[in-house]
Amino acid sequence: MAKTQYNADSITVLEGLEAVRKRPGMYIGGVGTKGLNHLIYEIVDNSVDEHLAGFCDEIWVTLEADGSCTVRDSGRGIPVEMHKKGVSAERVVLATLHAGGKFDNEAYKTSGGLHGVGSSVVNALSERMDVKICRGGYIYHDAYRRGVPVVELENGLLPVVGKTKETGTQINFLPDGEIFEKTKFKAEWLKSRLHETAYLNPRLRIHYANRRPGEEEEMDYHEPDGIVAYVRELNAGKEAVHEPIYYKGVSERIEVEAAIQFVDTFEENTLGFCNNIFTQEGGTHLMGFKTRFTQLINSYARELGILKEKDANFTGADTRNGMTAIIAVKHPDPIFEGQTKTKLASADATKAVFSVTGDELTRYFDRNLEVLKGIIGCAEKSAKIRKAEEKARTNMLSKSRFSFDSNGKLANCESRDPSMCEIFIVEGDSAGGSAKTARNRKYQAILPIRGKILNVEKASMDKVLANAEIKTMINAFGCGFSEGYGNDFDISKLRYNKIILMTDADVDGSHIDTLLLTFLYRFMPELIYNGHVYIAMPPLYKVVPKKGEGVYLYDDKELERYRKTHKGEFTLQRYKGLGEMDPDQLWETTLDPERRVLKQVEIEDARMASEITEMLMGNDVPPRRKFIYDHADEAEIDA
Ligand code: 0RA
Repeated sequence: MAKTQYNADSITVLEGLEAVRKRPGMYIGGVGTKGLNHLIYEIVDNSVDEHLAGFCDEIWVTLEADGSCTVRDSGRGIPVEMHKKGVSAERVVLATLHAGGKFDNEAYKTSGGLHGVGSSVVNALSERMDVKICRGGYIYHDAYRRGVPVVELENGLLPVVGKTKETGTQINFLPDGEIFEKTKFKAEWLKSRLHETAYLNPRLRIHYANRRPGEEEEMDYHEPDGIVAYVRELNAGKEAVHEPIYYKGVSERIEVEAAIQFVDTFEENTLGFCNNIFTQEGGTHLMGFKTRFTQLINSYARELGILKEKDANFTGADTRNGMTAIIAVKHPDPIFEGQTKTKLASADATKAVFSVTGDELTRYFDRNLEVLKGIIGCAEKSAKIRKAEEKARTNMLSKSRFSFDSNGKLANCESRDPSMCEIFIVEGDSAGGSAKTARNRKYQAILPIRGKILNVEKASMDKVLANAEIKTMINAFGCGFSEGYGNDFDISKLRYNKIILMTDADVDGSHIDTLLLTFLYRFMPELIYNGHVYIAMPPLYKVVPKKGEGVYLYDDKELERYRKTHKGEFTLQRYKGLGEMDPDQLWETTLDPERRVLKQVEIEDARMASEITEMLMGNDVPPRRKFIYDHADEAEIDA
């Protein structure tokens, strides 16, 4: 009786998923590690939707030893019944575009699901996918290869492979190596994302396991205190000004939830979420929150006589100096815009957050005067520093306008076409000298820097701007910078398409890379987000066999491989630093676009990056070493 169905519907099914394979970037953002990890998030988001609909309280996410990923949930199970298209509904959910998890169901109205992209996209981009569904007393099975079903249906329905009292869905998938540059999921990003999901869904339990050889680990994420615990975690190790403030309310059919805690730093860390989606580019919800918060602080400061009649109001940034806040809204029908579709655009969210924040914070501050005074204290401190820095800034900018390269070290390139130009930031004067000789002066600029640049995580703004190396970099890049109180950054003015850090392959070199990346991340984060920042990978060894040509080897693994595959004698030279290479060698190995190896610096988003910067720049050296080491072999290769 069993018979594979090749009817009109299954043809449109295949056509739908072909579109995903042709333009994967349109559906998951890209085919790098970020896009790869998104595959997991897509499936997990569907399970979280089941949680939001009230049917699922546990999710298991496992990185399997074979490189695949398994996501299991205790939800209702993907429907398996006959769909009006004449096949099991499961096939419609997993093998057609735009049907994933949504089903025009009212129950799904406030659930997110990243940009509405679903499990079928993951299916299309997976070499294989295996599905088990527990529902209505039975266990059903289905399987796909690159989105194409490989299990024969029985009268259009999935085969039953067992009985069970439980309900839920289990999806195992292996990303397709034909689509992705690399197929190794980044465990750290996944863990951070799962932890975040747990904070935003306090009644959900997420079990994470890594079974990849050498990385074995298990972790449970359950955060009954929700976003209050999230704020505490973001502020861990810092001096808190008060206990977290929490409020919640509904306005305009939008649910608003917020947690706020000030700490003794000069940074603001306000994270927005809409329907569990992190809104990296901010949006209307944050606008409503910030506007109302600034109004409240100014009017309380006047009421309390802290601001006198002649005093100007605090600026918005003043009132958020030291603030860590999470603003999470649930919107029945959100609109997202922006470059990465992570900016909430729905105008009613501004009104809703404005109104709930006004009501709830007034109630809170009226009862907690000490907290209010502490927060106004932060604003006063900020206003003072702002005024001092405005002065320092004017001085610095007016001086630097006349000194493009304040210490005369930049060897600029001839071309003025930024899309062709590259700038190498080179450690040490001797390597810098070789690089200047070796380069293609048409489009390669060289900027040697001495020793270690200032640690910007620790230094104050005016010290940072007084540093010669940093000044030279800001001037050379040409796009200004943004920090705290001002934003002069304009990426359209960037003079070089590639900014390439070139340091020795040792601990000092890694430290300098880290310092430079911290500087770029703090002052010009868009350069990193837009993929302009690279790290050069000079070779570690050169081997010259008795007969035949010499070759450069870039790490110990390559050396091991060379030893295994080459019999006979050879001489081995180990490079301790860039300074040991002559200009020709430097060109061949590190500068020549045809032969060099670059890794592109990739940061998932600001939340992770802040943690990483703090960890790297903190005082405990061991974890920092570990980070640099862990990430050394996950480089994006551009050869
Ligand atoms: C469509 C409709 C329903 C549930 C789901 C999809 C669903 C999808 C996934 C993906 C992973 N886990 C999932 N769990 C459920 C509603 C089902 C119903 O009305 O019974």
